Amino acid sequence: MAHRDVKHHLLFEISTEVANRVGGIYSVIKSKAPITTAEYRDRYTLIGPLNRKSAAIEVEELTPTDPYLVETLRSMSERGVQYLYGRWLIEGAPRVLLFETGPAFSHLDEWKTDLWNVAGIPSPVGDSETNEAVVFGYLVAWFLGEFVYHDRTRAVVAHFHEWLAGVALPLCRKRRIDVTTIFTTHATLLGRYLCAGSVDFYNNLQYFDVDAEAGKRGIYHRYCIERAAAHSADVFTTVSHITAYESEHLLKRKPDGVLPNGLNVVKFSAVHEFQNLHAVSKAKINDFIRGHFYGHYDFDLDNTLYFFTAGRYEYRNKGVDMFIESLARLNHRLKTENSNKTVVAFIIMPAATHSYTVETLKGQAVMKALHDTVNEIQESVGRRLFDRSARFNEDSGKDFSAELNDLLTGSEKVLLKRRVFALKRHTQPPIVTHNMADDANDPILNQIRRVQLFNDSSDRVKIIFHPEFLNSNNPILSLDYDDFVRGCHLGVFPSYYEPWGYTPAECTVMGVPSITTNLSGFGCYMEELIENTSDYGIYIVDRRSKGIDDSISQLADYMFQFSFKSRRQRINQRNRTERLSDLLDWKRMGLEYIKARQLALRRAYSSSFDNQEGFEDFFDGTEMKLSRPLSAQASPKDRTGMMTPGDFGSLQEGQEGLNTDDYVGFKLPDEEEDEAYPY
Ligand code: U2F
Ligand code: UDP
Ligand code: G6P
Repeated sequence: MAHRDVKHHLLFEISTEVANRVGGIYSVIKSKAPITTAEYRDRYTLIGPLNRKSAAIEVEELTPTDPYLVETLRSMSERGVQYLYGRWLIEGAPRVLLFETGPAFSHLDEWKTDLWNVAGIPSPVGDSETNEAVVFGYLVAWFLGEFVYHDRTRAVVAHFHEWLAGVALPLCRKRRIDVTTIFTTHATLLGRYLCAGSVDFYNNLQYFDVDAEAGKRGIYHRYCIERAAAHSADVFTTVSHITAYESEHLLKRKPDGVLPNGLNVVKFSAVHEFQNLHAVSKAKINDFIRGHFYGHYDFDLDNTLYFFTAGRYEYRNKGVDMFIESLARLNHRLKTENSNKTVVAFIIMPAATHSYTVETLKGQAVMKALHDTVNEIQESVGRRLFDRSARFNEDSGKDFSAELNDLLTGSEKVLLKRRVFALKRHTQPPIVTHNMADDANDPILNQIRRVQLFNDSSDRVKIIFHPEFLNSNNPILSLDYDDFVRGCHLGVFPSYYEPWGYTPAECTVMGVPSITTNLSGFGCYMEELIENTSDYGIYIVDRRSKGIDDSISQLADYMFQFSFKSRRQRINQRNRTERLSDLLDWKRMGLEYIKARQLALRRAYSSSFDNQEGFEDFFDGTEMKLSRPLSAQASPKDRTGMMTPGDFGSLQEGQEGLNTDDYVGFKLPDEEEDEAYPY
């Protein structure tokens, strides 16, 4: 490749979730924006497809000023390409370039033929998601090719996320476009599909006939794009060691390193502010609970714990099957122990629905009516009380306490009685808050039916399934997701397939303890970094070496133990959990992205490095392993080490891919070393 200025290189980051929320990748690029813009300023641009609806809210249009960008966009638009260039209105305000794919669909057939000719990737008719990916990929490759044709001085790093944005990678390679590329996969297509079925995934990873498995599931062409992207990139990375291992076997390339996901950690000026926020949000959840359980509100909210799970509705992958089964066991144990605790378990997972049920709306309405009536009466009783006290004369010989009788008038008593009668109901409090489109076949509802957790008065564990993401504009549980999390006591995410898992990480930075598994990227990461994770409110269920029944018992056990904690202990534990925030901050996690870009630049422009003075090496970060908190018993296991976040020695120059030994958190029992892969 040509000699380019690597020190002042440009960065393009390409994803289909730029200014457009679909899943976790949006969380990655949005939360990372502040540190990346701080590092690159105007040398950083995110590229995505234009989604007019979300862009209208999230993006402010700008006129490009960089002469090479102006020239490139002018030439593309002369040939019919439409785009929106602007500032993404999030913290860090990065520049974004969003291509409208619609008008470019006129090239679809031509581009599909080309993709087959240059990369041997088929793209059958009728898969609109793949069609979008192809059109977007060709637009991106077109853009990058033109751009480096105009700008011949600066090096360019193009960082792609996930197969949907990956079509441009084989094109960059085939066309010898003078950029260096990174591909980060946040999951593998096959992994997601295989795990959702009833496969013993992790013990069979080496043995899958990948082409046949992809073919059976009708995703062979998508798989080809993903695999081509992984192989064409200069640097290939994933979000966790467990997904690195999976990618090695399913995509047949060892990742060069791991880029774990961070968060933009918000620090409050008052240290205990997050505790106050917990109390405020919990009060709102309490209000909802009073309404939801009207007529059966026979438990003490001061002794009630809120557990929850949330995410995309992937029943088996997200471990909802296991959650419900272990809740049934927890219920049984709490009943046997005559516990005075009640656990309300929320399941927040979007499914097809026809809005809230009448019963759900009624619950909130009757409780609101009671609340309003009590408020009104309270006001007139207050006025009467004040008046009688002010007028009381000790010399009159009357008894003051007698003056305090009959503060409620007859009509007030009648009104109050009417409100209380309205709270009667003959049905159980509902499980699900919405009318489900397919109630009879819904896997979550069916599992709840199987274990018979029907919100009976005698049940110590109650379940509420809210099949829609939360939003403060909802009429029922009107809280944004973040505030809801803060108000809860424990997040439960017993995933079977979870490349990273933002939900438990988000709990951690909000100081909410959570349960995760050693099959999730986040779980393995924390286990590697912290001496005894449960002291810090990170409980890790072993789903790797234990059988399913033992894992369920372990999960039930964690929840049972948690229910014994006193308020003081919970407050204390929340403080410890929150103290882990810094470990997950992009200020730290971002280091791995820097390393990946360095490696990409060195691989593509090695000659440009010879004369680069003052070009710092980024591999000097060191970190100590977090030991047990002072208040806890000392652990015999001291594994203090030196590491940077994704580490375990991954993205070092000269190291061509991870060794199997590098998957510190993950290893199969009888794994063969040094397997040779067909490329
Ligand atoms: C991982 O989560 P993702 O953000 O990748 O999850 P989604 O964006 O919801 O979708 C994942 C895949 O599912 C596909 C889509 C993606 O490849 O093409 N898909 C689909 O085929 N049909 C649809 O209607 C919707 C999606 C990962 F799972 C988490 O653990 C990580 O935390 C996250 C961030 O790294 O990435
Ligand atoms: N989430 C949300 N609203 C909800 C529940 C979840 O916005 O009601 C978000 C959550 O904050 C997280 C994302 O959905 O950022 C789920 O990410 P995760 O990595 O757990 O799973 P993925 O969807 O990427 O597989
Ligand atoms: C926070 C608040 C306290 C409150 C406590 C309740 O710490 O600052 O005022 O008592 O939460 O904790 P709990 O675990 O019982 O919801």
